[in-house]
Amino acid sequence: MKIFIDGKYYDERNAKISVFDHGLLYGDGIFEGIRAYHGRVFKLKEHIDRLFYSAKAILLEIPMSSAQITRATVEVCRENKIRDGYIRLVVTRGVGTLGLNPKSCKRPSVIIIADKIQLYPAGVYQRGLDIITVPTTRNLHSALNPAIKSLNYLNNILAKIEANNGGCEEAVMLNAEGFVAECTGDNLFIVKNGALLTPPLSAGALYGITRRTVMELAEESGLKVSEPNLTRYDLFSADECFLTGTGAEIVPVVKIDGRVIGTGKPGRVTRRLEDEYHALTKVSGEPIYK
Ligand code: PXG
Repeated sequence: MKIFIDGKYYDERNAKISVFDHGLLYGDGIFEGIRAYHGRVFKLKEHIDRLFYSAKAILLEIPMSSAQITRATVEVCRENKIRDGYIRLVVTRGVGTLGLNPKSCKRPSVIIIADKIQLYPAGVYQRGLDIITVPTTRNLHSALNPAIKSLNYLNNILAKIEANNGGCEEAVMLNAEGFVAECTGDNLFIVKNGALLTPPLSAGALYGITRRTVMELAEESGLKVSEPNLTRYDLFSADECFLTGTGAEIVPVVKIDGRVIGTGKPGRVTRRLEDEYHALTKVSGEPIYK
């Protein structure tokens, strides 16, 4: 595997960054997770745009233009002969002194890894997932805004550990007001009376690119889509529930906090959206091999 660090390629064993990088010392940096399907990078522009918005929010100047990062991402896929895979783009604050002041970091580092990912076992996509609400709430907008895809994922990791402790693979995270925000690395949707509902971004969800894509697919096929605040009660009384994310794709949910959702099997609307999503990944994206 060839890994891109600041314009050069390294093999896996030699792809290293400094222990003085503030990305490691303080989680000071940002990232994106992108998928390639059938020799194309899916939703590349959307991911690069989000990376630059995250950078702006944390006052991080990415030392490459968005056109350069776009070209480099495609090139890393080509160098690694990727047709279907997963790309991790990371920008760290860079090497600095001990002490959290980012002023000591002279130059941010850009890292691009192209590999594979499987977030859930295949059986989960057939049977559906059993998830639970966890005690750790989603970060406040006024503290660390959940819209920033930062390297500081402890909020989500704590929630993941709590889900695992409760015997589940994924956690429903509520915000400080008790409304549903999202899961640890996925957005959440429910289907109720033939309409699609998902928490608003203001509830503490990431501006998910898969979320947006699924909303567009649903609207195109005539489903009503809305973004109201959702409570746990709304989840329990839903007809269907599913999660969306680049890594996870579309994952049916069949049980939440011990309550069976709908029929206890992945729902019809969920299945249709899954099919439409996979159909879209076959025909759209930035070609890796020209
Ligand atoms: N919420 C959070 C907190 C995320 O981190 C999503 C929602 C879904 O967003 P996208 O744009 O991907 O539809 C994410 C994305 C991983 C992993 O390694 C996590 C994500 C993406 C890919 C892999 O667990 N997070």
